[in-house]
Amino acid sequence: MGRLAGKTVFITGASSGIGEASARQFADEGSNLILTARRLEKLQQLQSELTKSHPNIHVHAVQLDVRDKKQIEKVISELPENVKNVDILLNNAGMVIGTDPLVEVEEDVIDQMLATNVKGLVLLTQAIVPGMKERGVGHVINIGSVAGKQAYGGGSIYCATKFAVDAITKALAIELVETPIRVSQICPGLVNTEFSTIRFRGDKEKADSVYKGLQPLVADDIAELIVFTAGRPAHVNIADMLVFPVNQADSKTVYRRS
Ligand code: NDP
Ligand code: 8X3
Repeated sequence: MGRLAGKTVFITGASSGIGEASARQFADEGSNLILTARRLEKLQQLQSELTKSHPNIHVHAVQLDVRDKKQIEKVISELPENVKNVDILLNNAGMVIGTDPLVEVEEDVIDQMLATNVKGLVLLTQAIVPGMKERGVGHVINIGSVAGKQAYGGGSIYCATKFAVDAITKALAIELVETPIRVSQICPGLVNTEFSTIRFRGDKEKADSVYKGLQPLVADDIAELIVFTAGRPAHVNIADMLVFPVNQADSKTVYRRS
């Protein structure tokens, strides 16, 4: 049995991309799962599939908009007994809308990105870490981004949210340094998921052009690193991991074959 067997993992944004791939890979390790996102139907499909393929684990699927504090409190207080004690919180839910220059970004878009990527991550952490402290066990894994290390034009607010994730991750690690709770951040470059389709408001052609001429990362590549990070011995903490496709060097430097 590996180190993650029987551990309970709370995943935000488990309905697609990196969150969904992580759910599958944690299931392969024998971890119990709390799958959350706004699209309940997708979560229920995943729950049904994983329950069949992994009869040894508990899978709980519940609708959760991370922007809603009341909903978070309700979800946490109503967790079934068999997944009540969260060992690993994967703060993965996140999004970007548009590539507008800062002076043109709409207020609603600013609010949505800040509320999802920053406030949501903080609210989940506030809801779950106290229980981890009481039990003396836990791991918070935040999904940051290369956009949280280096800003780029057309990404001002998204970059600001991911710089915030970077700061929050570091501050939390300092605050928890006397505890057994680990705090980690994984910062991907280009990953081919629904992320770009949402950025371009459903325009699939524009979304696909982001990944043209290079082999991007896929959700499973990041899920592997998340599971690896969670699976280190209890005294080892991977604090920060920056990961690119081979033809990307930073936020702005990407080599594309024409
Ligand atoms: P996807 O769009 O495939 O997945 C995003 C997930 O977040 C979905 O499950 C979505 O579920 C969920 N989500 C969005 N808003 C909310 C909300 N308000 N409440 C709850 N869940 C929400 O993209 P990725 O898998 O790529 O993104 C996962 C993370 O990785 C994000 O934090 C993103 O910023 C980060 N990232 C992505 C990169 C990339 O190139 N793809 C690179 C670097 C970082 P639903 O819509 O059902 O609520
Ligand atoms: C996602 C990576 O470069 O699209 O965080 O901002 S990027």
